[in-house]
Amino acid sequence: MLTIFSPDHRLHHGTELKDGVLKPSFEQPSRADTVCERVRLTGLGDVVSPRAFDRACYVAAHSERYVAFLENAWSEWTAIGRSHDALPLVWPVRDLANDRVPAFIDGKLGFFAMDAGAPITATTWQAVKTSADLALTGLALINEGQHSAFALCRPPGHHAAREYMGGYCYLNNAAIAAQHSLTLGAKRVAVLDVDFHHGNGTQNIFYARSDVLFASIHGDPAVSYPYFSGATSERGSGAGEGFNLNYPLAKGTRWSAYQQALEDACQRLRAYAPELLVISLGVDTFKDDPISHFLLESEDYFAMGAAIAKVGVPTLFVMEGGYMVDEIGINAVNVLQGFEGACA
Ligand code: OKP
Ligand code: ZN
Repeated sequence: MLTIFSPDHRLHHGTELKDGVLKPSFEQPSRADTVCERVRLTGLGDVVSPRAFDRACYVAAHSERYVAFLENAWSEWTAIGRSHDALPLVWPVRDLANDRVPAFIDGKLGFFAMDAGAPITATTWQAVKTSADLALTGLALINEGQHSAFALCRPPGHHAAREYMGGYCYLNNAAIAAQHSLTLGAKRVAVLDVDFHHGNGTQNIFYARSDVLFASIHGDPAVSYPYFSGATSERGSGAGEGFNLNYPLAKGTRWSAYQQALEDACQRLRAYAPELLVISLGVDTFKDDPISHFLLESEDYFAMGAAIAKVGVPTLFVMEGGYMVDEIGINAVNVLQGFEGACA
């Protein structure tokens, strides 16, 4: 399996609030470098560079005004003499919500964000754009005949919705690839999100549509970030009714319970008969992950990959979360090797 990687990811490293204190983010550059080292060590396949894609590919999954905000946020933030990471501090909750974009950057940051977990620095946009291009390059390789590809994206993307960033995510890399596949002519695409956290952004982008089946297995939102989405009752709307499948699982979930949800999801994905399967591959389901509370072991990830292979369609793996830096390379590549072993 080919891996698509770029050192551009190192252009993004920011801060986050932990226990009320601003500290370096868990989402740090060493994550992608660790995974890439593991890819090379195991001989998974060649590591290739991304191609460049048109901005229209991002706007197809997001909105014009949101992409423009991401492009311009840093210059608007620094124009008034600021030099630290740009972070929102006020949000349009419930009765304050309307569709007017504030003119001032502090208002824009809140309007286009779900939380203060997606800091913007001088070089964030370059890293974000390249991350989306990795996923689009993976799709191109599959369209050129590869059965699978691994887009080693960083920053991750699955919390990024049509019009907001959050949870370390800016552009939704998996959704951009899925949408581009449809733009190029596919009739049905499926996205399976195995990151510990609910893929609220991907759900948001495809919620009213039947041409993308979205399934997510994640920590119960009653006790897990992002708290406000991920319930079983969220099944899609309008034409998309029934094409959104959430599998919230309890704190302390081990492989046996996880596997049941995964088998059910994979059966439904297979019945949908998509032309492409996109996997939002987070390995923060690992027992020692510092911000999650499932209890998967490294060997379980081989079985996860094998279960995904049984869907039996071309598969694009897109890196999402995973914060136990010593193990994320092993766990992510175990999924890919388990997948390849079951395809052989
Ligand atoms: C991104 B991805 C934990 C706070 C959670 C945001 C988590 C974003 C996860 N103390 N902060 O889905 O892995
Ligand atoms: Zn996660």
